[in-house]
Amino acid sequence: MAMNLTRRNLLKTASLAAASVPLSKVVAKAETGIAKVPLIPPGSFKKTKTVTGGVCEMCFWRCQLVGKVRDNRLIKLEGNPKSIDNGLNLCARGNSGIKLVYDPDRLKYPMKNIGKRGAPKWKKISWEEALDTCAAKLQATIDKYGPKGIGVWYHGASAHYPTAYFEYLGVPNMYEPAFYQCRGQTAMAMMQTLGFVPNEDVDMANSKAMLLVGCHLGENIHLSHVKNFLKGLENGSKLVVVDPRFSASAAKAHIWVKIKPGTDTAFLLGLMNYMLGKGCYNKSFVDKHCLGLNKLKTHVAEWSIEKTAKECDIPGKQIVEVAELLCEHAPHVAVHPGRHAAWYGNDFQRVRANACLTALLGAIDCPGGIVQIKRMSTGHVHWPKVEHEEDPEDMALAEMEEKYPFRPPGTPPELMRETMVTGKPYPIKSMVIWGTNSIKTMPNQEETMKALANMDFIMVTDVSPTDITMWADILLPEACYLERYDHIEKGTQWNQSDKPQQFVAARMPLVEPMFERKDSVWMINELARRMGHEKDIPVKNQEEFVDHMLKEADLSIAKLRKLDGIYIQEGESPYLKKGDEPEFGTDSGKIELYSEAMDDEDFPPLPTYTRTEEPPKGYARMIYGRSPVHTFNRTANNAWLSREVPENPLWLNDESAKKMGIKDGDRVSLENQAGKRSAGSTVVKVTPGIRKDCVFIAHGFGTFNPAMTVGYNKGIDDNSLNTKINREGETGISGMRINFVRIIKNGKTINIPG
Ligand SMILES: Nc1nc2c(c(=O)[nH]1)N[C@H]1C(S)=C(S)[C@@H](COP(=O)(O)OP(=O)(O)OC[C@H]3O[C@@H](n4cnc5c(=O)[nH]c(N)nc54)[C@H](O)[C@@H]3O)O[C@H]1N2
Ligand SMILES: Nc1nc2c(c(=O)[nH]1)N[C@H]1C(S)=C(S)[C@@H](COP(=O)(O)OP(=O)(O)OC[C@H]3O[C@@H](n4cnc5c(=O)[nH]c(N)nc54)[C@H](O)[C@@H]3O)O[C@H]1N2
Ligand code: SF4
Ligand SMILES: [Mo]
Repeated sequence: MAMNLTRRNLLKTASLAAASVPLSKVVAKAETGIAKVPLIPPGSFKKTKTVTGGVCEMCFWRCQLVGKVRDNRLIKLEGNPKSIDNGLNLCARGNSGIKLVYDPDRLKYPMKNIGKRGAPKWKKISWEEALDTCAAKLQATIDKYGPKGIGVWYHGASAHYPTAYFEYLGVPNMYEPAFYQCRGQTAMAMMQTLGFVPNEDVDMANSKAMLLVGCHLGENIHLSHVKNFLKGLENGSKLVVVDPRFSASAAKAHIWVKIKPGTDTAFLLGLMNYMLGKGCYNKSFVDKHCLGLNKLKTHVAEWSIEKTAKECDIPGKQIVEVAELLCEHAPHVAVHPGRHAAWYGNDFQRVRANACLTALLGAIDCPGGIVQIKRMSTGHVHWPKVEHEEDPEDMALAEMEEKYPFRPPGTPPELMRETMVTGKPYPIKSMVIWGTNSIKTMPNQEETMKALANMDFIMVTDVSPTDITMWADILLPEACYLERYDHIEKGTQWNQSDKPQQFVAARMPLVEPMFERKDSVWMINELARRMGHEKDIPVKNQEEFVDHMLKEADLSIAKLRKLDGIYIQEGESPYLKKGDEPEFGTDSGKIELYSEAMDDEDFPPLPTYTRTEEPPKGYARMIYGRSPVHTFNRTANNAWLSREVPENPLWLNDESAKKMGIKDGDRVSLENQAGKRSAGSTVVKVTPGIRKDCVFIAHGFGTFNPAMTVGYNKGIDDNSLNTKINREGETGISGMRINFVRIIKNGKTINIPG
């Protein structure tokens, strides 16, 4: 397959197979003149040097890479040959990092907004002026309102040091989308049930069966994880994919469960009822390690095959088929815990059901199951601990947070946003936004804009002029991940050879930053100096920051440099050894099928299904997911990636399309249940591969900042249509898949037949 790939095809098919194709093979083709698009600047690799120590951040998976550098310019990225994680491979986005480094639209200088928030006019200013302004404004907020007058929205590796500084200042309002729009429920519900957070530590490669609920691996590309999945398929593992859409994973499935959106918890309860009724679950595991089996049995009894089939709108025999397949292969079943779970606002219970099913199969710490892996221990950089006076008023937001007892770390974003708008329980008047595009990633855009309009001051640090930057008063340009030292990456590999191995890598620059871009330690230290905290600065620069973390593992940047950026040592297999018992970090030390803690907090102690709202007549549910060659909106301006996938086609059921008079390739826009219209338009993909009650678009398109000249106004911004949210009681996380759309073609609104 690799032999016939041009780079164009590589990017296009960057879903499943291409994820494992080293670009070096493709380059060989390009050099023989078959590829039309030149991959590298004219010339040869003769005068290039290879710089090691890169760690990718085109997404958050952190593949290890090397750069080919000629005349101080990066001309190609490749997987680090030493990597035991991604190996020689990078995905389409990883390969295209070069186009981020040299994107002419990238932020180059500190800038001041002399126009309006949301409709900025930029004036280039010096770092002196930028930092003086930020320090004075943030200090003014602290003087007037205390540190609680500041809010921080952050994401990504470079935000670690800044958030540590704002914690030191006593800022209590911190929100990270990685929890609140992503995997918060997955982490918290798994913790509550199993006592550990499996993240994506699922041994698919050695499984005999796999179950993906949602989870669209192959479009969702985290490289070594996709390789792990592909290896499972190669080894003959039987795949079940539960998705209303014929996703890239569904295309590889033995059983595709074309489920009605929002009914997955019912499906999981139905599976458990069947397994418990037939007695085909893993009895010895459950007897030894689980609490509440009888209660679970009684609780799921109502989920007969007939009732489940009706609720989920799937054939009953498929439920039996899936249950028997899973039982047949237990415990070697990879029940994927999922990552993105902020779906409907009833998701905590779904993840609990997923964890209970995993437990019934005994698919934990064994080949094919979810596994508790040990990573090497490394250090943290802290600012000194400061005791802040506890004004009872300061605790008011914290008390509101208590309403969500199973919330992930940080402040629920909607609570913070409401506080920003109302000033209650206390005013939040300055915002620090670091590496997160909240306009695109926090649901209910209007509310976000309203909250931002109410601020005295907004400081944004980013690398590109993404939409959020339009709301900055002061905009700071950061050196990107290929131009700076940064956080470390570590992992364990037990799939690729008989001997498990552990590794530690640290992000090191491959080239110098251009223009006036700076790294986060420099920026924060300069800010801290101006705010009178010079004596407490914990590290002088980014190198010291990294060295400090590495020290605990007896490593340093100098040592890593000699090791081509990656230290590898013998690791431990995550599988239980004969005679060993698994450990669960719950209060009881057992897997809690029935959770006392949830009962104490007045939430259902057994996984419970709550129906989600149905689409109104004429509308279909808008579901969303990933484009394999883009990461959210952050790659929208990447010239290579946008040339391959410039917009996000709308998946529409073929029979519905026929009734609507819509053809494949027609250009349409969308209107949601509240009458909100998408600013942009896109093409329709007419397909039998999606149910009639929903339409699908990939997230991250429809950039509205004209400074992103490549991505501007391409496709539809899913988030602009997420005006309704369902805040989950357990966690405070917002469910977003409760928005419904109909289609606008040539200015005419067309109902979608259900
Ligand atoms: N290429 C690429 N890869 C990425 C990212 C990226 O930006 N680009 N981002 C990464 C990040 S941070 C995350 S969190 C992950 C997210 O990726 P996942 O964790 O896989 O996200 P999900 O929302 O579980 O999966 C989306 C799928 O759910 C289906 N779906 C929609 N509604 C329902 C439903 O009610 N039930 C079921 N069973 N399925 C439903 C959609 O059709 C779609 O196929 O991707 C990661 N990988
Ligand atoms: N509607 C909708 N909303 C969603 C999702 C969805 O599918 N649909 N997915 C959710 C999920 S799973 C997640 S994880 C979140 C992600 O939420 P975000 O983290 O907000 O998403 P990104 O697009 O990655 O935004 C990152 C921002 O950081 C900038 N950036 C990139 N590199 C750097 C850097 O080195 N330094 C700095 N300072 N900035 C940098 C980018 O240019 C961009 O502006 O979104 C969530 N929100
Ligand atoms: S999966 Fe792709 S984008 Fe993500 S870190 Fe790896 S190479 Fe980079
Ligand atoms: Mo995510």
